[in-house]
Amino acid sequence: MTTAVTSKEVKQPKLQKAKNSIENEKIIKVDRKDAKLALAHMYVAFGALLLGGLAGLLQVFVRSGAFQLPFGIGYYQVLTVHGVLLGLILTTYFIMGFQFAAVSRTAGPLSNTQRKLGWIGFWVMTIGTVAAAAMVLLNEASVLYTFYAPLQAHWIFYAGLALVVVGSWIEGLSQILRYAQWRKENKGQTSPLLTFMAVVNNLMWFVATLGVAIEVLFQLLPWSLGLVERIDVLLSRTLFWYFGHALVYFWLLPAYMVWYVVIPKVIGGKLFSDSLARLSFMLFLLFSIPVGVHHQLTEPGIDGFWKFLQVVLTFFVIVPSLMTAFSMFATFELRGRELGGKGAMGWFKRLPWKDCRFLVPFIGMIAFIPGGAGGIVNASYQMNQLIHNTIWVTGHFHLTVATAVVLTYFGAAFWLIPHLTGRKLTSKMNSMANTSGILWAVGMFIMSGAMHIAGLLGAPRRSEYSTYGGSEQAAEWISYQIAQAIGGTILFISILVIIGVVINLLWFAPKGEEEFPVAEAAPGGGKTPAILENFKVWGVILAALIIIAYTIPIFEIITNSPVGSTGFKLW
Ligand code: HAS
Repeated sequence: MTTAVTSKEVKQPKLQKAKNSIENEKIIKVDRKDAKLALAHMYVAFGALLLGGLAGLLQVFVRSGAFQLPFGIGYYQVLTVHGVLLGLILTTYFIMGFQFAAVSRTAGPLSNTQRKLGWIGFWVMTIGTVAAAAMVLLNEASVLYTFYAPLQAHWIFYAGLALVVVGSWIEGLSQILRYAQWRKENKGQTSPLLTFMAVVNNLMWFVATLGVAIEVLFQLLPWSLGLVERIDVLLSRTLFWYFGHALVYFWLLPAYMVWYVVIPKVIGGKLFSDSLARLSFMLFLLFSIPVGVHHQLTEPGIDGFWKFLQVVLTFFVIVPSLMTAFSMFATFELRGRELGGKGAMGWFKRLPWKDCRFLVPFIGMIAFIPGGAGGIVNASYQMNQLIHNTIWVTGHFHLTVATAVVLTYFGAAFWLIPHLTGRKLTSKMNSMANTSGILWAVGMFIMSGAMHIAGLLGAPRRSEYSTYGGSEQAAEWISYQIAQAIGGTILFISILVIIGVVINLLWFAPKGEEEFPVAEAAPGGGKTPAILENFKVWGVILAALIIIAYTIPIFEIITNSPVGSTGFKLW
């Protein structure tokens, strides 16, 4: 499997090659001990990809009506494996591993205490993952990745997920401590952008996970242990979505770290604007959390005013994504023109299309255009009535998290893993990686496109075929469900190719040095205003927004709840 490094290696446009050799840059490496910690996360993340992807394949087959699960395996059991492994485990492990590497690369090696915290967090998360996975495999926790009550799981499943969250807090703390140390050692200076971004993502995660921690500790655990007879379903869903929408930005922000900081370097350009990148992250910190009710627009029990307010705030959280789109377009155009691209689109051809570190995340960016537009439809109050609980929503999140985000993760893994293992991404692996990205794009276009259309025709999400198969409506949806199975199969082939590349990069690729690309800010970008790093100011605004958006709705849910069903008693 090992290939020698040849002159055909990862091709770059001629000018970029020349530029690199002129600068004759020394590759700055992630500290060896920190690399081990980051790599440990990659093993779990890609293991989850393989198993979760297999569960996804089974699912699209079952939904096509042409296949039945063997050995008494349940549809919801497979759906839970798929959602938990890909939505919660692959993402959390990749994010934490990537952030450790990014912090170590840009702020410097972790101290022994910080690294120890990182390992403690990793093992706490892993014990939690094994506990939760065991319960799902035993069919004791077929409650999907959102674990909505009144579906009830074994208490070990909830305790396992709680450990995953606690472990991620410990890891986040370790990264924040490294950032604090950097600031102490470099008083008055602007911190390294990637480290700053990792800190913002961790802070958002801390605040968001409080919701799900309260739900698990005070509602789901006592209920699954039989300590309380009933819990308030609406309260549990509200606490879940307080966390749940920020969860999607916890997935997205590491992809944005790659788009803002890594991709410009990969194409040989500069970071468009340090200030714009920091501002967009701060806006995510503010607006990711007070918007969860847009997942509950059809639910009774929350007054229309609060739904409307959170819809308005949702439109605010679209702004940093539009800023990101603008920044990326500008970066690409500037670099393309620098390389001699002429006319309206000449610059476009100059981008390094054969370099998987660019192409694979770029496919993700393209998918995010319809994915984001779909999100705007979802958030548009009245239009939500049409698509809610249909498979349109599944189509939406397969474009956002399952394409824009994960293709960016994979594109990053293709240089990060060899960087950490001290190996090279060969031209053969580069072509395989590009093939996986193209297969993913084709498979997802078919699968997600069919999901969007079937959703508009009313096809439900999360419903077992046997509950609607044979009905008049199902006949209308069936061709789209077959298309989903075809798209899903192509996606699974893509996953196998990705796993092949990852195995090569972990153990078989030739020894060598692979760069961890970090772009410098463009000259003339101006000094970054210190206010962008003043977490006290932004923290106060964040607290105010959360209090405004959530206090009265939660107060009303608790006070209107039938006695004894909330797990909380106010009076
Ligand atoms: Fe969403 C449901 C609204 C973004 C994930 N979403 C979900 C669920 C998931 C999910 C998992 O308002 C299902 C949850 C469940 O199980 O029930 N979503 C939005 C909105 C956005 C959005 C307004 N979602 C995401 C992201 C996700 C994600 C990101 C994962 C990572 N979503 C909703 C709503 C629901 C929902 C409702 C509930 C539906 C229901 O009723 O159940 C926005 O953040 C989107 C903003 C994005 C853009 C796109 C910007 C484009 C960019 C690419 C630029 C391209 C370039 C390429 C530069 C405005 C940045 C250059 C090209 C060249 C040619 C050079």
